[in-house]
Amino acid sequence: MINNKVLAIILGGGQGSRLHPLTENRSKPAVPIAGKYRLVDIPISNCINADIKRIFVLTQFNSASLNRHIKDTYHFSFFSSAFVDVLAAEQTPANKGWFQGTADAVRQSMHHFLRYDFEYALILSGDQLYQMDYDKMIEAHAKNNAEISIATIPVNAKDATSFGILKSNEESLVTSFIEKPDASLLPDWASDVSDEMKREGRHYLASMGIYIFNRDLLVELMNDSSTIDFGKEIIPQSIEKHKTLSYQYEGYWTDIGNIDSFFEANIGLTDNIPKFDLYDRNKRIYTHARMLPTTKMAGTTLDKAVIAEGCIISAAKIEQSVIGIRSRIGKESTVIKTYMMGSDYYETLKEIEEKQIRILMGIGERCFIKNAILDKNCRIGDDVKINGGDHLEDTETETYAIRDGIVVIKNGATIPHGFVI
Ligand code: ADQ
Ligand code: ADP
Repeated sequence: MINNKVLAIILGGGQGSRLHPLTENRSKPAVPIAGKYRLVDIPISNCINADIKRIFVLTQFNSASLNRHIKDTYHFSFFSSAFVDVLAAEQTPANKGWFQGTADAVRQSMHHFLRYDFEYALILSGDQLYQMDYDKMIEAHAKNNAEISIATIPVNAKDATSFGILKSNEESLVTSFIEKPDASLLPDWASDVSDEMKREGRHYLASMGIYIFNRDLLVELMNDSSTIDFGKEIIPQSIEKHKTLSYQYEGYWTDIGNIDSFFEANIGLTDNIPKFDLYDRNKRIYTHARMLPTTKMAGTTLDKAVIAEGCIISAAKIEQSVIGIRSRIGKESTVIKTYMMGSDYYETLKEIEEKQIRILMGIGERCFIKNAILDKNCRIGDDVKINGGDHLEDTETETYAIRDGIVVIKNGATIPHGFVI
């Protein structure tokens, strides 16, 4: 079984704060998505579905929620060699503490990886939504005797400038690569793609940031400490020296590295036929099994709503929204195009009384919430109006931020009764 020879390394996020403020108090892999999962569940589930069960998650800082989530979720049999381990950037005499870039993150953690017996390192991004069968990519890598493989996907000109773009020959070997090319350079980078891709205007082969490296080559490349990133240095410098295969993928794949794409990916789950299929038994997405009660609703009109377990909802209307675990929404409230992440726990009546809690966790009564992300455990008072949209300028306060017209209420924030955004 070839997948026994694979070690998976998930790049959990750099210093870049494109998902801020969702990453204010937690590391990126721990950001909640789709009502009950966390970002890291996507690449981990893809690995498990491909029978790759030795997985490291590299993260810039250790967060309690990430460690708890991994510990509570990924239990393997006592007799199995499977594991999911979080490696946070460590301060040692030899380095200053932060991972400088993706290659540097792998370099600094090499000593952990080398304790394991593996032939192939599968390097994955932590902020993408897709269900890919890594099996086929690994098989293609081995069959072609490649030293490096890069998963690639055809993209249009608008997207091409934010990815690594490559060209390959008739044997699918990569012949040239450019990281995030300027739009003016694109005409030279078009590839001969399938008719279907042509019809969609997807002429450029983009790197998905998913790589396979042969173990010995990875060790050799990591010895050169001048390289910081895979996209900027390792890949462009390697393609001439090492046999690099382009493994083309044409399924659904989206990068969710910023607030806008994160929001759209979540809201996309409310489509009649979502591009990301959470209902496929063979491509299951795993997460913490919480044993929550069922959701209870009264008097609510629902249209395109995705609602997780354990919610208590009395809203008037919920439309095109994802409502996360343990959410509470009060009477006569309207929620439109919103991703509410839910809560980590329920407040008991005793707690509410003892602590004299005036604004409960969740959304109060008579609220109107549109184009928003409500992070976990936030408290929205009664008669609050949040009307996100392009008319709003980017801004940030103690309790919320506005990014691309999307209002993001911060983790645990309290929005007073009657507040208007
Ligand atoms: P980007 O996504 O821009 O391009 P990068 O910011 O390096 O590349 O992130 C890749 C992944 O690594 C992300 O999941 C990110 O969170 C994580 N990451 C970044 N820095 C890290 C660090 N210091 N420690 C741990 N994890 C870190 C890359 C490639 C492009 C390719 C796109 C596809 O460089 O060629 O097209 O991915 O999305
Ligand atoms: P998830 O349900 O998102 O997987 P957990 O079950 O790990 O997350 O989340 C529960 C978290 O909430 C735990 O860290 C728990 O300690 C915390 N928690 C539970 N009750 C309270 C409370 N009354 N006040 C604050 N934190 C609480």
